[in-house]
Amino acid sequence: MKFFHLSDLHIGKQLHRYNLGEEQRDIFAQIVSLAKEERPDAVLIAGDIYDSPVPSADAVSIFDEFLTELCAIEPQIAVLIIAGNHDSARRLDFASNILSKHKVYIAGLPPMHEGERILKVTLADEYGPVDFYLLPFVKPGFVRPLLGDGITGYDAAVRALLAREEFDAKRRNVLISHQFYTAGGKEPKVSDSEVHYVGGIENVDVSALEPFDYAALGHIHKAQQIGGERYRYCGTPLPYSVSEADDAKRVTVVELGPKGEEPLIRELPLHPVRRVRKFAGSLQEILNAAGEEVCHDYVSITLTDDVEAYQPKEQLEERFDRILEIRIDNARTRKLAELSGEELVEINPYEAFGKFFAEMNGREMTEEEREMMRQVIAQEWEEES
Ligand SMILES: [Mn+2]
Repeated sequence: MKFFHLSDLHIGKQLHRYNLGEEQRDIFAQIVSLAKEERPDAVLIAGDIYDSPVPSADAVSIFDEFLTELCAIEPQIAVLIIAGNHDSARRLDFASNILSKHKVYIAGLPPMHEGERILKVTLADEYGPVDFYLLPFVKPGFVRPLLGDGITGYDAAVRALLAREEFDAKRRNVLISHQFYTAGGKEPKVSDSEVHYVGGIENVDVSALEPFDYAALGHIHKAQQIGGERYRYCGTPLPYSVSEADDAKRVTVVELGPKGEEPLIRELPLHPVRRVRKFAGSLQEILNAAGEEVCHDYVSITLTDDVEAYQPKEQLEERFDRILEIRIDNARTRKLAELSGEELVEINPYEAFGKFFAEMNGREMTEEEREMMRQVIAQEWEEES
């Protein structure tokens, strides 16, 4: 069983003020050609199809074209899609019953009522059936009507939903999921383009993934495994922030052999029309570096001249088509930041409350008190978002 693992397409996303429609159309065309060469049995899309719950007409067209091209490949490739935290679950679910007749399977909402189960799609190869479980983004609040008020965290919510399923341990099982997975407290490497909370409030430990031969994960924008080779984030198909300038974006290809064998994982490189690049140096150095191979890319520029240059923006704009930002980092700006105390210290609510508690009570919190605080903050946060 061979499948492509994709996630976090974020169709409709803007990079600073630039519309990425052209880049997105191009990258999907590359994925379609790779599918024609590789002939996977399925393409898995692990959430965040769109960047916004109300995608623009152009964004919807881009996804429509991508699906249409994928589905036109013969023999037909199954497409398995879940909603991420950026998607509107109900909008994504539109026409999903009809689409399933064309081997496009969409799970917008997780099970919310008695009698509902995680959407399961079974495909088969020479080694027998493979059960794919399509678990869309879960918030504890979504599943409380089904699972009860005792479900306070993301970890508990995901585990309780998985516990309702009956996995056949003799068959190969694959999960598609869009959550913030951590491995024994170890967090995945994140970028600036994800929306996530600090302090591990939304994390689900990878031990929940134990029943699966492969977990196709979405939500984190850098490709990486978490807690084992077979639990993977595939990352975004395009760089969506300056922090991803050096990330090689790729399609993750997974081949499942017989039950019990480790999956074979390969990564096929993608080549965006325009890269995201970072330059740091004096204005003259950067102008000298603005050759034909970089001047059409998206660039983040940090000027380090101690004597600030005359109209640097105008000079840079003459050489570069797409400037994302121009920063100045020299003795003067560093001094200014120091004086105004502008250095931002980010502190998560757990640490903040922990410090406050210790100051007021003259002692650290007990484990039990910590747990109570966790629950209160988790609930608050969920109601807010
Ligand atoms: Mn995302």
